[in-house]
Amino acid sequence: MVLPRVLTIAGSAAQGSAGIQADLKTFQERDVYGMAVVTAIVAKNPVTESSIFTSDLEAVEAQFHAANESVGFDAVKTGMLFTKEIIEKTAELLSNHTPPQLVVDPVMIGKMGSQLLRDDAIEAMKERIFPLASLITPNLHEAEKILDMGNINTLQAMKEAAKELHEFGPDYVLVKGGALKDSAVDVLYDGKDFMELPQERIDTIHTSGAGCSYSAAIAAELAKGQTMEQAVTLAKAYVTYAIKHALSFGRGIGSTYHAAYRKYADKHDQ
Ligand code: PXL
Repeated sequence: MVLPRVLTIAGSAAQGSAGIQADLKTFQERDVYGMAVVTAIVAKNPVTESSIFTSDLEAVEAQFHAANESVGFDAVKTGMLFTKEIIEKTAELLSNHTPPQLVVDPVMIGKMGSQLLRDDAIEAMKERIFPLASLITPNLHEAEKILDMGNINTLQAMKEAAKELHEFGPDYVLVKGGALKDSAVDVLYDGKDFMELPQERIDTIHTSGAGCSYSAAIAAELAKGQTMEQAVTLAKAYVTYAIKHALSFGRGIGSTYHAAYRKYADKHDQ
């Protein structure tokens, strides 16, 4: 038997909702073979500052070669890359072993407030990683930081931002409107046309891992050979179910529920 193969290059989130943990749960739910290169280990609990332990560059490189040489990949996703050095190493590896599809989630700040990308790493992300990407998936805050632009808070502003982000060289840009006031519409841009993915706001604070799971689901669908439009549409439904059925553990921000789409989506949605 063969399964589409997907590698995530991202951080470990010990609480299980985000990062590598969210990616692997999502890959399993979407029935692709998941692999992981750990770039950093994040230990965050509801009351303390997060502790972050960074992987050595040698460890990043060795894990990448282990996954690539043992299995190979049909798609790669990047999440938390944290430092300029890890970004440069990741760019080098992905340039020398170009994946058929590369989804870049420009993770900057976790839902619980951890800084997951150093300020001096943003330029490297723009210059070294974005040009390699099939898709980049910034949320509104990330788009504002990347473009050094204030107040992306309307659909029109999201479209303008998508155009500017496209100039960094990815094939597609997905600007995610989850932080809008009265909608959670996303915008996909291919350099010519826009596709809007409308969604009503879901009233919950338990959204840790939503962005990770969304981009992981997109990578999974791309690995199966779906078009970008199909992959993003399916992944949006997947993550919407995961947010609608979010898990609370009674201690601050809970987790998106990775199995919700499988359990609750009508079969004909799939
Ligand atoms: O949700 C963003 C995110 C990504 N990656 C890691 C994280 C988080 C949020 O906590 O810990 C490793």
